[in-house]
Formats: sequence, structure tokens, C-alpha cells
Amino acid sequence: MSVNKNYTDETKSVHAGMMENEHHAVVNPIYQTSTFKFRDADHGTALFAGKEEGYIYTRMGNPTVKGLEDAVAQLEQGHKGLACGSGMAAIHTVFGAYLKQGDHVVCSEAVYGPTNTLLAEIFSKFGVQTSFVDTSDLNEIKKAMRPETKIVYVETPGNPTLCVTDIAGAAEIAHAQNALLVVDNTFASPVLQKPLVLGADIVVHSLTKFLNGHADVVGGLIVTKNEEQFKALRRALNLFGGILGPMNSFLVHRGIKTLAMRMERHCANAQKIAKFLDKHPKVESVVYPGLPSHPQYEIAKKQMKCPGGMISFEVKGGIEGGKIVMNNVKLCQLAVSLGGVETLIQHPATMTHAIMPREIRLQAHITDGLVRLSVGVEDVDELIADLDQALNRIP
Ligand code: LCS
Repeated sequence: MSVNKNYTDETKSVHAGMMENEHHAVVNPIYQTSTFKFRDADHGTALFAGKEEGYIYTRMGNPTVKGLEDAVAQLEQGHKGLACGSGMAAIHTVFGAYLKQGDHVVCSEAVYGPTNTLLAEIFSKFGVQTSFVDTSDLNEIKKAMRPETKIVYVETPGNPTLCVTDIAGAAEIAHAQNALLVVDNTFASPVLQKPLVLGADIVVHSLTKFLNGHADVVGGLIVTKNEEQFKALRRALNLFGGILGPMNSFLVHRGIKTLAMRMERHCANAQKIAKFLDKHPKVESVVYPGLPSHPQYEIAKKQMKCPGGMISFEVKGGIEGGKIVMNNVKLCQLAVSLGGVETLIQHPATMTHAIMPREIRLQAHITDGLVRLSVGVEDVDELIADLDQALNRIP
């Protein structure tokens, strides 16, 4: 079901993907079923032949899942969505659908660790080569392009360095060579940034983060730009099988109702915390796209509605200093993942990005002492007080 395209994201968050149903329930029912009955043999044949619309088997589509897919696609101003079992399943489905032996990928060097490893260790086995470059510098993308480049893959803001890539600029470079620009929009969410509107071809999300927002589901989603892409990706997802189930789709869809409201609070809290950290004597440096000191501050301002809820900072005392902060916070939770209502703190070098070889990690500016904060929606002064007491433990 489509919500009015002209509605704001505040209204779309609440209503997008809600569908008419038998008993006129205000919220989409949970179709917790693996399969759907055919009226008769001809009906089954028509559904399989694509001559009639309808549901066959949940791996191939399910109404509750479709509600979530529609909601995210409409927030992204895209064509149609495909819900996957995790963000990694979404990313893998896109690579698997579009890459073949001999192809080449240009990928942001600062990406979620397993995305790097998926390309460097798994897709390389199938003859796909990847150049990892600093995509925040468009010249680096240009230099890395080859005639056989099929995908330019960008995470912006990037995990965990928060470097920002100019999406419109990257799209121009990719399209000049008939490559697809795929953007991981997890850190921004569609409320803060709309890559498809800026020129990207496909958007991927880890629903696990801001979209769901409540740290209780792992999921992913692909947003397409046209029917041809949708059909290719639908087929790949059917064959790979990494779908999201109805119950988890329902939960994420419920989370999305407050997405616009939550993002406003995440941004306001993060902006205040970034300023506090920037002045703290135990902090060496702060990276937040909303601080004028951020190298891509102007691009972030141009392409994002606000700079998001993620902050990275380097504490005094390197790895030991980072450990002291993480072991002494009380309100901030020491855990990986991000984008939930609760503030999470973690250490990329030993946790989320430990899978990357050290020299590649350092080249991507993921230093040993880098601490990553996912700012939640708690009272900002209480969060600041918690961080302050933990930072002050550093000798
Ligand atoms: N893309 C980004 C930008 C991510 O941060 C993550 C997970 C993924 C994709 C993969 O999504 P998943 O399969 O977990 O749903 N990021 C995590 C992180 O930074 N900490 O824990 C997970």
C-alpha cells in the first residue's frame, strides 16, 4: 500500500506500508505462515507463472514482510524493497545478484568489518576483485575505476570513522562507466539521507540499527530503483534464501513508526555530546559530521538532514584509556551494534572491526584507541555526566 508521496517523513514513518486487511485492524496483521493455500490447481499454476498476483510461499513473499518492505521503500523514495534476514544478507544478496567472475568492485575502506571481509575473502574466491579506497575523496574513486568495475559500494557515514562520501559525486563517477552505485544507508536512515534521490541505484540497510531502533531484531533490507532491479534481486533472494520472517518484520515495522521522532532526538543528543567531548581534557579528538572540524562537514550538511546519532572519539592513553572508559560507564552500555534507543559504547579495533587485518584497519583510520558511541534517546545531561565520570578515571 502506498502512502501519499508528498507526505513528510514524520507522517510516512507512521503510515507507510500499512495495508487494508479483512478485519480493518489499524496495524498490519502478522501472517505467521510458511505457505498459502491455492483456490484450485489453476490458481496455483497462475501464481507460479506470474499471471496472477498473490502469495505462494513465505520465502517468495509474505504480506507482513511486504508491509515493511513498502514502508522502507517509500521512506527512501525508491521503487520496492526486499527484506532480508540481516544487513549482511542484504549486502550479500546484492553482490551475488550483480557480480560474476572477472568483475571488479570499488568499496569504501571504512565499512563495517564483515562487509570488507565478504568482498576480500569470499567474493575474491569467485574471481571478483575489490579495491578498497577512501571514497570521501572522489578522486580516489575515479582512480580506482576499471573497465570491469560493476559496483561502487559506499557506506556513508562510514562505520566507524564517520567519514562522509559525496553520494551525487560518486553516482556520477559510477554511471560514467555503467557501474551501479550501492549505498549502505544504515548510519543515516532514510529520514536523514536519501541516496536514491541523490543518484544512487540501490540502497542497503541493516534494519537492526536505527530503522528498528529497539535492539531486539536482526534484519536487513534492499531498496531498488526500478522493476528490472527488483526482479533480479527478488530472484537472487529467493535462491539465496536469506529472508526476514513475518514476526521480525512486524517488530521492525512497529519500530519505524517512531523513526522520524527518534532520529530528531538522536541527532540533538549527539550534537550536544560531541561538543562536550570536543572540550574534554581526556579526549584527543572527536569525529562527528556535525562538528565544523569534521573533514566532510560541508558535504554532510548538504546531503544529510542532520548529522546522525553516531560519534567516534579518541581518548588519551590509547587502547588502555579506551578500556578505562568502557569499563567505567554506567548508563552507556558496553555492547556492539548501534541505532537503538539505548546508548551503546564499543571499541572497533578489538570488537566490530577486529576481523580486519591490522594494517588494513589502520589504513582505514580505525586506530587502536578509537571509541565508538551510538547515542541513544536518554536524557542528554545524564549521558554527559556518565561519560564525564568515566573519562575522568583516565590518569
Ligand atoms: N552495515 C552497517 C553500516 C553496519 O553497521 C552493520 C552492522 C551491517 C551493515 C550488518 O548488519 P547486520 O547483518 O548486523 O544486521 N554493524 C554492526 C556494528 O557496528 N556493531 O555490531 C553490528
